[in-house]
Amino acid sequence: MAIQRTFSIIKPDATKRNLTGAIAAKLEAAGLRIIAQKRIHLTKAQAGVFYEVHKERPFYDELCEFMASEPIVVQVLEGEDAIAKNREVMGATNPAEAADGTIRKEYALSIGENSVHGSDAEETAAVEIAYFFSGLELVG
Ligand code: DAT
Ligand code: MG
Repeated sequence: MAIQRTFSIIKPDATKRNLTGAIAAKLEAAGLRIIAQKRIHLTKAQAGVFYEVHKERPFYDELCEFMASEPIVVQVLEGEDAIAKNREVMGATNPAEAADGTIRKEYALSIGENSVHGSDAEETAAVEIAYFFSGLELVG
């Protein structure tokens, strides 16, 4: 597997509980390099565009509200097989189903307030990175 880039978010429930560093440390320990990172506060509309793929789901409005409720930290992660590696260290969407040692098992509060986002494929990673970062901000 080649070196990949993926997009990551440390979500409002985690920034609020001062877990930015703890989560970044878990990502780095998994072999992912943080090649871009910034703290931002999304509007609900901006969150809505990011999660547009879920717009027909019953939790969409609640999800957008949550993502705009507090600051988030957006990151670009780089490494061998980075997309799958990040999904592995994140754990399952529902923390009740997340494996021991994963970020969501350790920190997530619920299926909605689940501490982190990670891209699910190369195409979505490219779109998500471009939504938040310019090329000059990616320092590999
Ligand atoms: P993931 O974040 O693991 O990629 P997803 O893409 O299926 O999961 O969903 C995006 C986010 O939407 C997820 O992180 C939290 C929220 N979500 C998903 N399923 C939900 C549900 N059944 N109830 C409430 N929020 C949900
Ligand atoms: Mg997803």
